[in-house]
Amino acid sequence: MSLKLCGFSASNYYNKIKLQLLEKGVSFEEELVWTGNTNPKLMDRSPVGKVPFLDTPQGPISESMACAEYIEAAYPQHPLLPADPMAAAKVRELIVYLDLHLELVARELYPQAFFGGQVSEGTKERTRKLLAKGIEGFAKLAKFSPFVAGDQFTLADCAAVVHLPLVSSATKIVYGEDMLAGLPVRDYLKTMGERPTLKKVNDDRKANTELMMANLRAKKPA
Ligand SMILES: N[C@@H](CCC(=O)N[C@@H](CS)C(=O)NCC(=O)O)C(=O)O
Repeated sequence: MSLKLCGFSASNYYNKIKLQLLEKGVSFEEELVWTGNTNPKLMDRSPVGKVPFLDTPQGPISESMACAEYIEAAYPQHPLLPADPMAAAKVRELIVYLDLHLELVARELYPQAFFGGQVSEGTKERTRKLLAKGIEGFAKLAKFSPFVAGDQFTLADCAAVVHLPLVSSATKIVYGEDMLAGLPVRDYLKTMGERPTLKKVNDDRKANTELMMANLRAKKPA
């Protein structure tokens, strides 16, 4: 049995791992698994029902950081973590900032930014403060020279290219201001978007987002 990436291509965390696999040239299959249900295909393999998860010959792994570390260890070709312990720690540090201090905070805004919902004023205010703090911290660590952790493409880029566009658009839509505008994010994303691996991820993301939105519309009461 080969490695199987499970989840759906509209998900930024799914795409973080898909990009890693493509960049490393690891052969893998994809299994479409939606969230938001009690589907045993999901819950039996990802304990709190989140995607992505990996199906490996030895069993499932949930949480993108655990998946990414497993892939680096099991498939050492084209390493995306530096061999030097300090340099590797700086890559992991950036990923935590991107996942936890930027994306997870901005996620509070997604219902209003992307799904036609409304977010309370209290949530908007709290999220704005937390994001300002997270972005200030991220700005101290990110290099953009030309990659987010320096002169090599690393796992931190796999997180940055999927999360930063969401943080930019969500803040622009909800606050009328792109909170990442002070960083060279647009140029970085443009350059990164020329990589064939990211083109593939983005093409699949667009197609799957259309399907996801059509499914959501079909479930909405008239
Ligand atoms: N900490 C998780 C976050 C993954 C995550 O939030 N995935 C979203 C899709 S982008 C999800 O599964 N949401 C469904 C849910 O939270 O129930 C990881 O790094 O894998």
